[in-house]
Amino acid sequence: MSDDVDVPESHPRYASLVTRHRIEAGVEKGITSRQGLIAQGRGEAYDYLLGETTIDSADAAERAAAAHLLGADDPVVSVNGNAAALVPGELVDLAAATGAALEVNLFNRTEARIERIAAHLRDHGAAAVKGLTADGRIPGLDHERAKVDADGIGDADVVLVPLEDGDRAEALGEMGKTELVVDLNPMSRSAEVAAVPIVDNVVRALPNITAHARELREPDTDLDTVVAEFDPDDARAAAEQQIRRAELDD
Ligand code: PTJ
Repeated sequence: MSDDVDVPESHPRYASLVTRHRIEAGVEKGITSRQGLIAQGRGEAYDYLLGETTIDSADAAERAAAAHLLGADDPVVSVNGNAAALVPGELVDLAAATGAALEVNLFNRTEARIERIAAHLRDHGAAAVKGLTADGRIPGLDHERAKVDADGIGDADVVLVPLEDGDRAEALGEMGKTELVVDLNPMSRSAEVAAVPIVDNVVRALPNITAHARELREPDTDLDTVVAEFDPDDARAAAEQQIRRAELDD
């Protein structure tokens, strides 16, 4: 997917325009749902108020997420149509750095879109992509959204879900899985149910989780301490405070 946009890099909204372009291109390729465009718009509004930067509490959440993934027995990174369009290479890098599996799991599920996303991830270097078998179910959700791979999200102890819808986030939590959620809205249900709510744009969050994972892979790192020191309520409160304090000056 190309990042060719008709704006100079010096444009103050360059990063945001490139991100929009990737989502648009994702829709054109049949990877991202049209609802994904709306979700991106909602996320952008929060990002604008956050200052389009990784705030300290988000960085701490990204470090805790890396520690959870490294310490897990069966970690899985869930991939939807927005994440696949925005950060395909970064998803592959994160999986490689943490030993997590990649699984396509869609809110608006169609077999064709699952297959296109899996192919897109393979084009970006993924050796294996789960989500096509769909022989497991998330209890308490309606049929299509509940489909998972039994040996993927079905068996996972830790699941990273970028841009999740609240219902499914809640249902995964009820299955006893440790959920790591990337969501720019600190007040969303997904962020509220997550063990680690990462209030950051997925385009910044993913590479930063990978960078932390590479650092935490060093021998003698106490992953349990990194996990224990993180407080999800404090992280959400810090993000909400930052958003409420935002000055709208451009
Ligand atoms: O590809 P599918 O079918 O699985 O559908 C994916 C979407 C995202 C369309 C679906 O899960 C959905 O409708 O999600 P929601 O309920 O709109 O929630 C998306 C959340 O992600 C919202 O709280 C947004 O603020 C947030 N968000 C949007 N863009 C980003 C983001 N968070 C982080 N980074 C972003 N770039």
